[in-house]
Parts: sequence; structure tokens; C-alpha cells
Amino acid sequence: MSATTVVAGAILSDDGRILLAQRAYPPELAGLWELPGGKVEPGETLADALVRELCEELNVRVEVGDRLAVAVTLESGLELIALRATIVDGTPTAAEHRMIEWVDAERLRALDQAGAVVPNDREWLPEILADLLER
Ligand code: 9L3
Ligand code: MG
Repeated sequence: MSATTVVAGAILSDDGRILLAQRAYPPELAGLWELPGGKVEPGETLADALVRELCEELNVRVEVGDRLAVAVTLESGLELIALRATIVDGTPTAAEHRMIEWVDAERLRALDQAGAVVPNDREWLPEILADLLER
């Protein structure tokens, strides 16, 4: 994996919620909600990078699961991949985001309809909604 890959975590709870994080930067994305994560560093696997990023951003330790089928290419050329993840230690806090929120399917749809989801992350919503509704 190179530094042109970004990995994001779809952190699902047993009760049908997903953890969303509200970006604080850059200005054009500030205030929008995303799956937390960041750039894969040289030598890291996707899973390594996600574990590191979610530790830095949320102060939790996660176990990484399978990836969402859709991969997104950003305008900047970055490739964005999402992996399912489960928290195995810690309570999430917004260390780098404005805030975080566990959202159910209804709230996720409402945020999306309000234009409050980071545009690239919207491509994952059908898969995430299907996951949430079967829990
Ligand atoms: N990005 C988009 N959606 C996401 C994540 C984690 C990241 N769910 C985009 C925003 C930035 C770039 O990827 O342009 C790098 O992300 P970060 O390191 O600023 O989180
Ligand atoms: Mg990040």
C-alpha cells in the first residue's frame, strides 16, 4: 500500500449503529460526517493503517474485519477503501474530529439527505445501511 491510499473504518455496533465522525478540517469538509480513518503509510497493510488511525483519532483499539465492496477514487487521485471494524478496547472520543456520534439507519439517512456526509463517503451508504438493517 502506498501513501496514495486512504483507509476508513466502518465501525458497527451490535445494536445496529455505526460510528460517524464530524471532520474539523479542511475548510471544505469541516462539519461533514465521515467514516474515520486516514492515509496508509509506506510498509503498512490496510489493517495496520486502520488500527493506527483509529487509535490516533478515537483512542480505541479495533479488530479489523472485511472490506466494503465499493472503492472510491478521490479527485486528488487518492484511493479510498473502507474496512469493517469492531472496537475491542476503549470508549471512542473525538481526538481529531469535532465530534463523534453512533447513528442508526434512520439518522444516517437524515444526515445524508441534509447533505451532511462527506461526498466520497456517500458511496458506502447503501452497503452500510444494508448492514445496519440486518442487525
Ligand atoms: N477522506 C474522505 N473520507 C474519509 C476519510 C477518512 C478521508 N472517510 C479524504 C479526506 C482527505 C483525505 O481523504 O482529503 C485524507 O484523509 P485524512 O487523513 O485527512 O483523514
Ligand atoms: Mg483522518
